Amino acid sequence: MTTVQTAPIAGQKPGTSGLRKKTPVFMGRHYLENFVQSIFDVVGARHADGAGKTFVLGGDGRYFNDRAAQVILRMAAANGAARVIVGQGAILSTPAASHLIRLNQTDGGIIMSASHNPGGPQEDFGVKFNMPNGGPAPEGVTEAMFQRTVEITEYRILEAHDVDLSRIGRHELGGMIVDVVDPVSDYAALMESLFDFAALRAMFAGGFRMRMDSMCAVTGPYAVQILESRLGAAKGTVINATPLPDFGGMHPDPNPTWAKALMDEMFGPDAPDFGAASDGDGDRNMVVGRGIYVSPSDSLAVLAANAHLAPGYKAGLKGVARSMPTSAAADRVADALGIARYETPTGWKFFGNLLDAGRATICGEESFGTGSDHVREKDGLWAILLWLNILAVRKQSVADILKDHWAKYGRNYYSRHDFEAIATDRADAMFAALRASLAGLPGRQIEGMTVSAADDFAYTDPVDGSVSTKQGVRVMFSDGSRIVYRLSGTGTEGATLRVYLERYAAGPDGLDLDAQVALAPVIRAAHALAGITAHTGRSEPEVIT
Ligand code: G16
Repeated sequence: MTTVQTAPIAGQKPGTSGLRKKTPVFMGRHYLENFVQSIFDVVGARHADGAGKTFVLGGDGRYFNDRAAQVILRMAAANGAARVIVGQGAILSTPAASHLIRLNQTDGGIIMSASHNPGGPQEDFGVKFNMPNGGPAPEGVTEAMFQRTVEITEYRILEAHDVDLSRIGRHELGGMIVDVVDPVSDYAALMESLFDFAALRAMFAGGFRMRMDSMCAVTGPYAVQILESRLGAAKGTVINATPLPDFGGMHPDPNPTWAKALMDEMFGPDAPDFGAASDGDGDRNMVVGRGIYVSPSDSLAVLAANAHLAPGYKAGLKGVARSMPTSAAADRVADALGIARYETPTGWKFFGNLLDAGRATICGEESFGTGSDHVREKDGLWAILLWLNILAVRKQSVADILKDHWAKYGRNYYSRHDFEAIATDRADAMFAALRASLAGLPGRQIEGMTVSAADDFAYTDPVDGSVSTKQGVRVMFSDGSRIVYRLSGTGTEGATLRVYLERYAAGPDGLDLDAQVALAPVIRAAHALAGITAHTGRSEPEVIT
């Protein structure tokens, strides 16, 4: 065991979901080690009685995943951990890691991922810690880790050969047990416990066609095992199914911009019945019907309204939670069901307390994340399987299910516009001006709408009372429209401005417009109120979802 002298490295502050940086930064001298030591310093590798703790370790397989895993294992051993459960090849999807943490009642886990960000020698890498409940560390814990990074003077590491992570079974590393497990089997069993696999098998046997784009990222082996092997979807249903260190050059972010090939197929002449994609680490999902895109906010609402059709949710939902920028479509479902609803800041970690306390069963975000209390992360394949289960029971197309939904609840037209890699000082200046203008906005007329309220979202956790401020600037209009401005907390280059746009149509008319057309006045108002072009030099977003 070696104790290595080190010094603080600036900028190791975890963002929305862990520490994400360019890979060369993470590969820099002491960078990974400083952060991992800070994790162990905060959470402890031993219990109070001195017994070593057990952790889960895995990642999305991106470039540096394998090397980082060996470093983390040697540091876990040197810090006194008793056992680490590792996915074979150091691979685990984020929801599968969350499940393993819970299933084995471990003391938490380290997940190596930069999620939907591209991977490769010049792209992104990330590390985050998940708590014993399987969920991302809350802000109080990540802040403590950050504080350790600014005062760190040494880290502990074992000098040892690599553990052969390709071989499933028990290994030993300096007295610590390393259990290498199949990344897929426990997760697949969990899915089988929640959904009616017999009904899904019958649907596929009856000719139902699906396309699943795993984007050369971690869900490939999971999707092939579950969809093709267990459910009988045609061989080749899953494309880009082999995880690659650079995701085959793809940007593994399942949205209409980056999963364009899937969109083209689903809107093409021989489109299958159902299309889906997932991201780098398998927690996000995009769902597309034949000729119709399902916005994540609508997906959450449809899943909440129909979840009882799947065996795992037949008792109904306790509550539904959504992040603040997510549309209010799910709120309408919760109100109709007479169950609780919650509005949290962006970041899956904010759902953890609600799920643990049994207040919410299903959660979701506009950023292509949906999940339930089966794990403490959002879960791409879970959402896709719940959609399939609903389709199998209702025997309708995705388009018809959406139309029925809007007819019943009205439609929350929704879109997000992203302006990427803006100079940080310009983005900060825009927000300073915007915040300063908030008090004067109520009553203002713009684009035929009247501002009814404007604020900077703050959240008080109803379970532990913790308060999170400055979580996004909201401008609400008297007709139910809304604009939200936020800076992304997951980017690694400059600032990414996210503008979230929403407008409600009660129906029965005007429910089938193109979202960008329906939102045009809200988009114009968003530009005018924040002076986006004047501040950032951009008039058009890079990504529209
Ligand atoms: C993470 C968080 C999500 C969040 C998303 C986008 O997802 O877990 O809760 O909605 O980032 O965050 P931001 O708008 O700050 O970029 P993932 O899939 O990247 O882990």
